Amino acid sequence: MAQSPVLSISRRIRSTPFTRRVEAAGVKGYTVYNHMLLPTVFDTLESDYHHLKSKVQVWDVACERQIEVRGRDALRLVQMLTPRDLRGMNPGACYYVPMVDETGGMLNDPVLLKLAEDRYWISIADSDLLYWIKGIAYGFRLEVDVVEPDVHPLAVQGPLAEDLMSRVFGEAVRDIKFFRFTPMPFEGTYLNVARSGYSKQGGFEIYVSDAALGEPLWDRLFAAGEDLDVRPGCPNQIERIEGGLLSYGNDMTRENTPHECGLGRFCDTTLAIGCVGRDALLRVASEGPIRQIRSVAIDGDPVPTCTDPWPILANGERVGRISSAVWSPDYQTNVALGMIRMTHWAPDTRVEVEAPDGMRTAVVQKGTFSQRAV
Ligand code: THG
Repeated sequence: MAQSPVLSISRRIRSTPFTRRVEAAGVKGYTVYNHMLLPTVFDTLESDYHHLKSKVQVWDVACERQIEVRGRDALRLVQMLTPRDLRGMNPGACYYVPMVDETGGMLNDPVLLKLAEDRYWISIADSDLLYWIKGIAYGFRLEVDVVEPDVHPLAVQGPLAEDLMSRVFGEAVRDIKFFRFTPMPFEGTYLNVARSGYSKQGGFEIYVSDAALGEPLWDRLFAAGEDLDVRPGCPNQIERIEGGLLSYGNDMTRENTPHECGLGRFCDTTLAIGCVGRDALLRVASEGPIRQIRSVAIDGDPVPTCTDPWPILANGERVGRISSAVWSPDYQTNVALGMIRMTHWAPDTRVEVEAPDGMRTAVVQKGTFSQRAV
């Protein structure tokens, strides 16, 4: 095989406040997410994976950019973006919120943080949501400011995350509940710390609201966690597929509704008055989707990387597509996510997958891999 081409980094591909530390730690691969560097591997995908599932890692996820919506019409604007009912949301809460266009198509799947009655952060996945939000704010003459603030998330993930975080922020971090955040003191200021993150191993996300604090915070975490074997890490492709965590742009696009993505539990479409996709989604919510994302086990040797989706076939007919796939050391099979037609989405359905290196047999799973024993 030819050597992989390199990614030329320029000003359009933004570095983060942690990039110097990430590079000093020997990062081996990057992707680009929200026009910003996102590490993909430090040691090997598999050793990063085993370490994440047993210890604690610090992740540069500054590419989870924040869109701040602030002003008298903040709630009105944010509710226009999502079919999740935001009326019961309190300051200090994080909500996972599908965001949709007027056809009910997915535009992003961010985490929404409510900072105050008139102030929200939308912690976005990889799409240029800022322009859609600014367009709506301008078009409806809303009394809001919509900006990308100087905020850079750093995640601490893994079973020992709570032990490490308590050494830097104090025992009070142990009281932070899942999908809640609270300001925690650091170097004479306060940083919002949430119990959340893009893994199923537990952990926190620190919203570093001053780029100058990035390196001091990184260094404090590594100094405090030496005996815990803390390592730099990043969202891990194996672990996130096992856990069924979706990747916008890979597993779903504007062509999909939240219901097709299995995000119907985050929609209260009848209650979400004002959501621009409400009428379109009321129809699909009442009838139900005719295809949906499922976990799939693909037989055979480790699969190559899934770039263009792979057809899923049954009796020679196309019944879906695989969007993410990788070999799982713990489950000793290829774990995958794919969109499958309702005729073939039942657990234990046997299908075929047209991988680039040939046809393989595969089995539709019940729930995610991480919900079953290894
Ligand atoms: N954290 C923050 N911002 C983010 C991500 C994150 N922005 C980009 C991307 N990740 C957005 N996508 C997701 C996908 C899944 C989850 C969070 C963000 C997630 N899901 C939980 C799960 O599926 O188990 C469910 C959450 C719930 O029950 O409410 O955490 O990771 N800041």
